[in-house]
Amino acid sequence: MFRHAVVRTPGRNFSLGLTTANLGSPEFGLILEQHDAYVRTLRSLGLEVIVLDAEPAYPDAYFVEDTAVVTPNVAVITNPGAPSRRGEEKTIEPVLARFRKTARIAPPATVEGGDVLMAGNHFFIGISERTNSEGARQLGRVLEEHGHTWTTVQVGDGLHLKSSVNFLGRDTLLITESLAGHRAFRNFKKVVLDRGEDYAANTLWINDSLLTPAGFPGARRKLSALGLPLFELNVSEVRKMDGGLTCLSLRF
Ligand code: CIR
Repeated sequence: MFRHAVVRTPGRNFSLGLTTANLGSPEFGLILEQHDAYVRTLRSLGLEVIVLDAEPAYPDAYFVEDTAVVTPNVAVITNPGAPSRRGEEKTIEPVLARFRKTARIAPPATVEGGDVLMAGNHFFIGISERTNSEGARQLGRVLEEHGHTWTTVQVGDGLHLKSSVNFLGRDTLLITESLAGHRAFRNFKKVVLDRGEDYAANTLWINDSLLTPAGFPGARRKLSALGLPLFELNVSEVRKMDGGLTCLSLRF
């Protein structure tokens, strides 16, 4: 059960953030509306949402998910792999310290939270351009010390591991076709996305409700069949900046 979420309002300069998306230039007014709808949805699910102010020095800082890995037992403050994002974690640490004992990832290790998938007590750590093997080792050590298990997965397509796979509760994952056969996920039931709908893999499971990006009819059909409350949110402007629904919050 998640009780809290931390989010950060996108800053006026958010379009200066990193992106490979090629989906056109994002609009500030629209991302604020989309962010607001996201916060309202989280609140409607019973979460207390802490909304932090924009950080002008860090245009990607509203992707708070990347700055920490929060478990029921510990909050691990990351060292983001993208040089332009290093330092975003500094203002997150005191917020999380109110709720959890904290630990840190130390250079040369890098970890971004988008690469870390919590599936019950087990954590999948993606090795990507943002999260290196030393980062996975440091994070894994802290997770073990706090009673969790972990394994690594090489990230092929997409920015982060959670661009391609997310947990839907119990023993089920939502996963892209290209990752579905991976050994790491063999013990899970899988909802496999249709080709062309990979972006919908970034669906957020919260307190047995699902938040999914609007515009993916195949994903909507497959998720509806699970019988959980399903909220479709328009995140077009977030997508233009290579982000998605999970990236916009830390949940715990
Ligand atoms: C970046 O490239 O770092 C940001 N523009 C997007 C980060 C998305 N975060 C996530 O998937 N957890």
